[in-house]
Amino acid sequence: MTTQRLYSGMQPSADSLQAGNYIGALMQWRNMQEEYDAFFSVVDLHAITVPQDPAELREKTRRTAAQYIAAGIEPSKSTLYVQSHVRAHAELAWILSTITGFGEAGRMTQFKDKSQRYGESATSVGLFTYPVLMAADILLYQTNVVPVGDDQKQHVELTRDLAERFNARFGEAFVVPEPVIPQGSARIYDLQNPTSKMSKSADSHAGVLWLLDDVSVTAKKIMRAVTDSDGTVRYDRDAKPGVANLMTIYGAVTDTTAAEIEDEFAGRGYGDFKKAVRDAVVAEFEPVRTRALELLDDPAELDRVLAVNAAKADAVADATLSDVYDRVGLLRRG
Ligand code: ATP
Ligand code: LTN
Repeated sequence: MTTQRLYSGMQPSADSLQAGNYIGALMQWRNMQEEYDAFFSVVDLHAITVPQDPAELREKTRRTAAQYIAAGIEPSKSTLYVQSHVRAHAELAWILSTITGFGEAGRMTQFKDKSQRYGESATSVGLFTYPVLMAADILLYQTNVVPVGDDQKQHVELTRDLAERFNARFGEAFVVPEPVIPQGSARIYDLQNPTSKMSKSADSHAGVLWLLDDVSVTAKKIMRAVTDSDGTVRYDRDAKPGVANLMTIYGAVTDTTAAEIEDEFAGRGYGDFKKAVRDAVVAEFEPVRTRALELLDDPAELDRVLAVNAAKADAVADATLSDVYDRVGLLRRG
């Protein structure tokens, strides 16, 4: 059996990734790269669907790539590259946009949320077609599986629909991908507001754990995390969201279950528990942070690695795109 192909990506929308990106995505990617022929991109073309400062975008793109590598995505094993380095993404997105219904795109909940948040005048057509570009990312590589969080599942469903529609109309050009919510992956919530998801673009950073923050800052944020007055370390997402969230984080970085954590802290207070979470998170983040900063100290080498990987991605993407151009009936340049 040939190795299945996997594709995923993250937007370079902040200087540092946050704990949710690390636990919910990078840790899973790191494991999955052993089993799959994996492609991981830094999706800069997606990031510009909302305004970005050009110099900052370049820097965030490098920083995101460095954090992938520091977290254990190996650029010699997986194809780790920057989306805009492979021109086929934008080109296939155009073709796919011509078979996407206006209403179909308008039903995407991320678009509805974001356009509501920014207002109509600040909502770009790029934000509207964001999922079509995402479909192009996935379909160019004949992807079998796409590990994503819940919030992106709808986009992968759209990708499946577009692949099936194209294949029915023009012949079998695309593998129809499956979304997978990776096993053991967990949703991480804001430490100050444990009912909303931890996010790079949160209004306040007080409850966001940044991978590249100084460990003393991370330690303080954990010690100040919102809990409750019940005093027992017990997993109850509804009644005790703050404690449940800390348990999820602790469980992910120490590879333990909620039941094991409850046993470990039975009869002990939140102070003890938070110190343990702090120590475990700091131990997990510290080497990743150090490695990322080292990589960022040598941007020329990082750019070289990204270029090698972009060439690998280009070769696969070009083959798909050229087949698609033929199927659609675009005249070849003589
Ligand atoms: P933004 O605020 O810019 O939308 P984000 O921090 O919410 O960014 P994304 O770039 O949208 O993150 O997501 C990248 C990956 O990280 C996705 O696979 C997503 O599922 C995962 N992820 C993001 N936030 C969390 C979280 N709080 N818990 C678990 N996984 C998360
Ligand atoms: N939209 C995704 C990022 C993303 C992606 C992809 C994920 C862009 N292209 C292809 C998986 C496959 C997000 O915001 N997390």
